[in-house]
Amino acid sequence: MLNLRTCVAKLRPVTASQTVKTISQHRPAAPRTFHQLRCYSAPVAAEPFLSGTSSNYVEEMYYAWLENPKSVHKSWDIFFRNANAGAAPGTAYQSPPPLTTSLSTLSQAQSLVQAQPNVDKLVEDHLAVQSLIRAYQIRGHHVAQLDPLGILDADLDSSLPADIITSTDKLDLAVFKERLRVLTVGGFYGLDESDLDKVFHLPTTTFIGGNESALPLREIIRRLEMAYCQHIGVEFMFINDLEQCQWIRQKFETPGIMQFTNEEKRTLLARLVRSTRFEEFLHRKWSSEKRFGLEGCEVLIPALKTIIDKSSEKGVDYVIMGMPHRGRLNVLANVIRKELEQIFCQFDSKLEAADEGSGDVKYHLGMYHRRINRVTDRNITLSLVANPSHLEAADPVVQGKTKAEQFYCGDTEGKKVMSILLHGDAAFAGQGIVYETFHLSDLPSYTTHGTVHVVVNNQIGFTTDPRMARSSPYPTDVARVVNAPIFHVNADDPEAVVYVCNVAAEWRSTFHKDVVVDLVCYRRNGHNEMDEPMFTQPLMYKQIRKQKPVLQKYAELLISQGVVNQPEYEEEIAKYDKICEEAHARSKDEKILHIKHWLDSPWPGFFTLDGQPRSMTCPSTGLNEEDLTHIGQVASSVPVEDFTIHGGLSRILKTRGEMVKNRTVDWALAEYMAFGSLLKEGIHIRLSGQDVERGTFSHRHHVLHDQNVDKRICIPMNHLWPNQAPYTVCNSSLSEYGVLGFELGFAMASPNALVLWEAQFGDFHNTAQCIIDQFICPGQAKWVRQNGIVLLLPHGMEGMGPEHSSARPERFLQMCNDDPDVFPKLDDFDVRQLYECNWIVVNCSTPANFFHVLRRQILLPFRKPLIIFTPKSLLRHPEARSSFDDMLPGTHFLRVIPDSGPAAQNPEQVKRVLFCTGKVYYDLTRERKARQMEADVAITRVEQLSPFPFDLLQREAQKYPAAELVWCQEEHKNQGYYDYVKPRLRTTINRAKPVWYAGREPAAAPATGNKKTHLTELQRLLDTAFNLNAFKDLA
Ligand SMILES: Cc1ncc(C[n+]2csc(CCOP(=O)(O)OP(=O)(O)O)c2C)c(N)n1
Ligand SMILES: [Mg+2]
Repeated sequence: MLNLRTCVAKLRPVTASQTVKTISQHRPAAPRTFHQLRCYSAPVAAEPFLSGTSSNYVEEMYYAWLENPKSVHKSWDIFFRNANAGAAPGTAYQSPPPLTTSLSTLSQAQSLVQAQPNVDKLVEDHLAVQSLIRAYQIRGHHVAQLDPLGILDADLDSSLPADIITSTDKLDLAVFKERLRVLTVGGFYGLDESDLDKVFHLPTTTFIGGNESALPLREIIRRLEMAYCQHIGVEFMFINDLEQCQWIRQKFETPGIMQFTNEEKRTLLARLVRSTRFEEFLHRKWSSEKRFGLEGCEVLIPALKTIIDKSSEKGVDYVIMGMPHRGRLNVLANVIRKELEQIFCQFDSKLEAADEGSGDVKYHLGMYHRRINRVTDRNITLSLVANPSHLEAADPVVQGKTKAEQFYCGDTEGKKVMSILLHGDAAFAGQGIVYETFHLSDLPSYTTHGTVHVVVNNQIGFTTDPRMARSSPYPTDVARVVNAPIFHVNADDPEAVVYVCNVAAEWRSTFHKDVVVDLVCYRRNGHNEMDEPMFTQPLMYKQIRKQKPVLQKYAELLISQGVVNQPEYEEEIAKYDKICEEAHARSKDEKILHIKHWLDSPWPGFFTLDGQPRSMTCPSTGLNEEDLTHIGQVASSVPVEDFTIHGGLSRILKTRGEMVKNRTVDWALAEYMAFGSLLKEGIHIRLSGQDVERGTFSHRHHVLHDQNVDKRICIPMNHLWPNQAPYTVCNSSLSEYGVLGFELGFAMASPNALVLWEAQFGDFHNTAQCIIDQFICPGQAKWVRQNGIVLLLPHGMEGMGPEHSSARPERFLQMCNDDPDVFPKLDDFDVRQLYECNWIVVNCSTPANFFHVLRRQILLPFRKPLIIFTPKSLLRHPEARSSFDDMLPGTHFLRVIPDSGPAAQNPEQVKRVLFCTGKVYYDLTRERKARQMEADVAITRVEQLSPFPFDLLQREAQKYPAAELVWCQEEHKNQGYYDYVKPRLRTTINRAKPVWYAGREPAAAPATGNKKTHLTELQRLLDTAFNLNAFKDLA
């Protein structure tokens, strides 16, 4: 390669201005005309026949020559030999030797070489043909006939590329002839009409020759048009990998490559019958129900089945899919093979729910099904991930789940487990999460080794015309950023669709990279079946009314080819209709809806057979001293030989070592202890987020970097125990929506993993709000699926300004499902209350409690999302340390930490109880001490905010009968915890007393940007907290 570059550099003698000007720079507005733009300048360079653009051609020649000097013309052979031997500029070229008999066959075909003794002309004409071939490869898809309706251009551009010759239906014969004349006779390529019958050598970058290495120009054009301008538009020339480009060229250019046996055609027809008749059946039975039918894109079913068949043939045995509303029922029925009666009964309004799910089964619930793939006779598991209405939100979730399934079955290359994502055209172009998900596709800890994306491109989004919905030519352009090939295909040509899907699946199994199939189709009805599309798309829908359904078209074709006959076709239809009718009859017996039958990720063995937790207890989350010490020692060492770490880090590890000797932990060590101990118990841990490996605040250092060897790293956590579970810690891309979705999906796959996502600062979680609102908060309620994901959200008013202070606790608390006005009737708050909540929200004030809550997350017999507001300054606060004593066997997570000082000794004397959470506790104790009010004011820490520890706080309140109750927080009054805590505290005391507030005033921004103001505000709130008269006048 180096050689090539040097050689080509040597061979590149002219300046840009001397190159052929490309027609695109002079592209006229439609209607397109063709100009003569060929304008080689006088040769000024050493090799007179070379120009800037010809160097591409020379590169090709050079490559071919390197591989086999005989594969290029003798003149090139001599030229490259001379150039490589260092011939002086201008001397490398020699006239070709006389033609030998080996070219005799070509000479009969009026060889250009023979016909043109003029070498300049020979090179120019070959360059022209080479450019023409490249033009088809790059821009052929703009000409391809992709729109089944024939009215819109799939690329939103009605003009045709000026540098390719086409005889598409759009052009009548006269236009075609004119176009040909303009492009040839003294036209763009400098070829003339007589050249059409001359034979040209084909470059190695095309496969149109099949077994032939030279073809007449006329045939070259015909074959290029067949490959690139029919019903398939291949977009791939942006891919910067020669092998991959060659692979694609070979798949689409090789003559006759798109062949189907009669058997394959019949299978395709049968699949189209199912797809089409399923929608028709639903329409007949429930004509006034919305179903977001697939009409206009019925090929989706054969398309998906083809991808699955081919992937199964290549060794895949688990396919995880994500999709939006369009055609979902059809996919459930005909791809995943959910029993039809289970689908039909969803239309029965009298169906009673047997379980807690509030999910709308038809369009949102997931599915998991294992069956035999009939084509390959291999077992295959198909899972469709439950999705919210939010379009594309399930994309990263599917990827995360896929990654997890691959991880747990040791499929490090994605050979067994894969994902397929379906998209709508408007959503694919419009939703940023698509881009975020693509950017995970090639990252080591996030790759699923290639996803097949299928776009149902019905050229409309609800009522919006694509010309108003995107600025890119195609809805799929976003995929170009990851070099994914994009196969646009006219969905009314089922064979083209199936061909493309086969190629897509093969691409995935060959290169393990993403690929996009863009099914250019139409939507026969409105957005749903009740919508009137003519309001907004009158012309399109006039055309749609006239459009023959694809099944009918294909059936007619196969009948005309004699592949099937009319009675056979009708029998196929009748057979499927009967299946539907019978299932419909059975569906009437279904009286109860079991949402748990619609789970996308069963956790075998974790629950009892009827889906209940195996117990309602949680063991002590404490750990024995030996393990604490061992983990602490590994955490403060470099467990591999000859590994040089940074001097600053050595000091950090030394300090850790000293803490371990003193039997204490800080935040980072507590986390280490929790992770390390769970790994010993076989629990896989995955910590992901921006800069988590070191930790945003440089406190964690889970990955050590050798200071002398690039990329040499050590993860001490993976050196803890002989048969420990693996620890994954991974810096993510700079995305919240995508990465949180991904981790949620990862956590979905198994209950025996602790999956944590850490925000860089807590406030950044809001760009992942959709994942929080649609999945994490209500996931179990909607879809009966538990999830134990942990969110670590750095939070705290540290005077760092409005942008980095608040993880917005108020938002999470507002979404908790515990009733503020009802004191729960529970015997056991420790576990039972957790079981009934939608998620757990905590703000720990000690490392030990952080340790316990992480361990509890796994030792609980069920899974709930856990939101932890994590500290910043407390990471290094000398008082924010815990003793091993608080972490030993028998200890556990403290939902509330009561005061243990003088106030607690004489509770009757206490005048005020300050309830607080998190870091403000340290400000309060310091202030209390300074004011010598330890006997007057008790400080109670609420560590678990939700579910609210009603029981413990009731006890606390009762302990101090004479005290005023004050909620104190450092956040502004309309933020933080106050609105959540106040009514609940009132409930705990049966509203016997007021609950006062000491904290910052309401504000629009989460914090001030001014350090001095910050400190003044802090002092003011502390003053209120300890001014025993502060609320006298308000009482
Ligand atoms: C994030 C989000 N925004 C808006 C909507 C409302 N919505 C539902 S379907 C739809 C149009 C989708 O168009 P397209 O992606 O092309 O899919 P199609 O319905 O055409 O299959 C819109 C805007 C939504 N569901 N999700
Ligand atoms: Mg659409």
